[in-house]
Amino acid sequence: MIKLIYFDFNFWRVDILRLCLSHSKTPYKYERVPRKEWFKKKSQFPFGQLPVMVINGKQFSHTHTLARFCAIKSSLYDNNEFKVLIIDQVLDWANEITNHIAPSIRAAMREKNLEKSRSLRKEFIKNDLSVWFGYLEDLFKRSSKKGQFFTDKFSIADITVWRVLYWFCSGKLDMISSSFLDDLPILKKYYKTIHNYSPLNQLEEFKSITNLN
Ligand SMILES: N[C@@H](CCC(=O)N[C@@H](CS)C(=O)NCC(=O)O)C(=O)O
Repeated sequence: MIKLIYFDFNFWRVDILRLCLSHSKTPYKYERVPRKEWFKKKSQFPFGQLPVMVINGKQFSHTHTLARFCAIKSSLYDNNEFKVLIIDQVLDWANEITNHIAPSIRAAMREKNLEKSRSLRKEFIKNDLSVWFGYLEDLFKRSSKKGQFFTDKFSIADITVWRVLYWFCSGKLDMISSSFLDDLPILKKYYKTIHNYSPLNQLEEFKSITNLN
């Protein structure tokens, strides 16, 4: 049995794994580590970070590695090496944009320095927000023939982009409103398509992430 370990809040890094396994009805356990216990537990994990996946008592780390494993298990990767190149770029894009916004989140959450956080967020919005979502839209235009999915077959790439866009459009990120997507109409339409895609939005995990249950 696969066990996924993450913190006691929803985040794309673990949610894409859960959605993937659930899509193929692969059973898994989900352990949530309370944020306040983290510094006691951090050293128990191979890279001192979450998510972690445990199989047969062995721990594995890093989102892209775990996503690839769960997607292969769930037939949400691809056998075509060029399609795999597209899927991998999407996973790396998700890591990149997360790394770009992370300092502004860290300043608020860990350092409790709201002024620093706002200034870093302004920098992110000025330098990265449209640029990095623009890169993603361009990749979609280059990759998707029919304009429905990134590789024209529903995959972990679509789950990942939906989850990251859901985060950025949630209104929970200070100073970022979902209207930033208005400048990227193709990506906006794609996001709506995936949000309404019933093999995804009927999953219990999707409902819990979007507070539908
Ligand atoms: N390289 C890791 C990065 C994971 C990561 O940054 N995890 C964060 C939470 S989203 C974490 O564990 N932070 C706690 C810490 O670094 O002490 C991956 O790809 O999964």
